[in-house]
Amino acid sequence: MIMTTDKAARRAKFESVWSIIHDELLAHFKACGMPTEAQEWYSKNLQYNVPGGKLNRGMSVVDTVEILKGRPLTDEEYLQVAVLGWGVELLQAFFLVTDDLMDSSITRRGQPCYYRVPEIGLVAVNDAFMLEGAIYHLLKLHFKKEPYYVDLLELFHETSYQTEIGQLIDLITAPEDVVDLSRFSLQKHSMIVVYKTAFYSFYLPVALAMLFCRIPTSYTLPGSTSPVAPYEVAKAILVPLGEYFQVQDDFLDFAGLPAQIGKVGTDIVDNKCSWCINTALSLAGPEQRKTLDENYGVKPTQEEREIAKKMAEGKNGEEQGYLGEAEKRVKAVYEEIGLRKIYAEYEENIYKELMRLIDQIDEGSPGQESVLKKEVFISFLDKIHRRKK
Ligand code: GPP
Ligand code: MG
Ligand code: MG
Ligand code: MG
Repeated sequence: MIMTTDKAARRAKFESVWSIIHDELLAHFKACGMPTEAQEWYSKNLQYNVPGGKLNRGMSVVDTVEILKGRPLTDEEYLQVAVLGWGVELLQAFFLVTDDLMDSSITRRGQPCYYRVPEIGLVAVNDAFMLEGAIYHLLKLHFKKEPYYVDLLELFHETSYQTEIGQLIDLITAPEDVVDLSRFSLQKHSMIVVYKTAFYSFYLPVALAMLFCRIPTSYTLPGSTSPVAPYEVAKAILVPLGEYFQVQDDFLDFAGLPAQIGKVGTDIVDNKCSWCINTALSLAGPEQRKTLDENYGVKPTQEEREIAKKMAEGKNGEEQGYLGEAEKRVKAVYEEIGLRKIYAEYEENIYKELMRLIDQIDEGSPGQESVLKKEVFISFLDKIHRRKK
């Protein structure tokens, strides 16, 4: 039950709040007496990095509040909820700008990664901090008087910390100079992706919506004696959902077309502990294992790198993107092993498993307010199932 049914209209409405937020941030910046040049820089930082994505995370806050309340939002409510949604998008922008530096990525959302814009370079690090700072400025502006203000702050802080922990284990499991595939496992992969992706992409938007709807940390449904801890129930579903999402991200890094996913995959070259390599390792024969050992994490030659960058900027959107020889050999093993088919089976199985988990939620009596609803999770699952970008 999504109140404003037309997807494009919902997106346009959510985007219209971005211009309000952008102007609020700039107005504050101006009021601090910042020079015109800095105002223009900050505006470019915001516009380049925040609004151009799929907006799934941000819009999910709005969708979830609508589902929990079971009615359309008033204009005043919509603005507040959309600020929370854009808070998640700002957090995501902060992560992506720095993740692209750490992963030496080339493109993002169909444009050069922000740090690769000639006049930006390492200023991208400070610009990323400012994207994060903007979240707390906006929360203060729109929520300071609310009784759950501190809960919002804690949730953003805690989720950021979890994501940074995840990014740490992602990075140190993928050292640039030592490629040792025996260090990888699907178990390690699961821990990395839960921390680096699931908490901020899935739990955060729903928990924000639940706080906005004043859902308490514990309640007992009429006719029952056992209390429900709704934030824990939500986490128990959203964490595996987020894990599924990152498996998709890993698979698309290998199989997605840059024109579709808006970025060029870097996991093989970057020696990442991805779902693809872990699955390939579990099925590889001795020859295939040798090929993986010799070619995974091998940096392209300088010449290959130059061609890759030129091609990423060209208009050859239909193509897979230019691959170095080592990367090509790894991808050939993935194809031999039948990774595409294994992934399709994984998607169908995890879908069924998540639906089974969702079905166990007790929604209380029809129309009962301030309790969890299955639809919150189904709408998330439907948004990502079989995604191609
Ligand atoms: C996705 O990893 C995880 C993040 C973007 C979180 C980064 C966290 C920081 C604290 C910076 P990824 O590298 O697979 O994403 P993508 O494929 O989009 O580059
Ligand atoms: Mg990355
Ligand atoms: Mg990364
Ligand atoms: Mg990725």
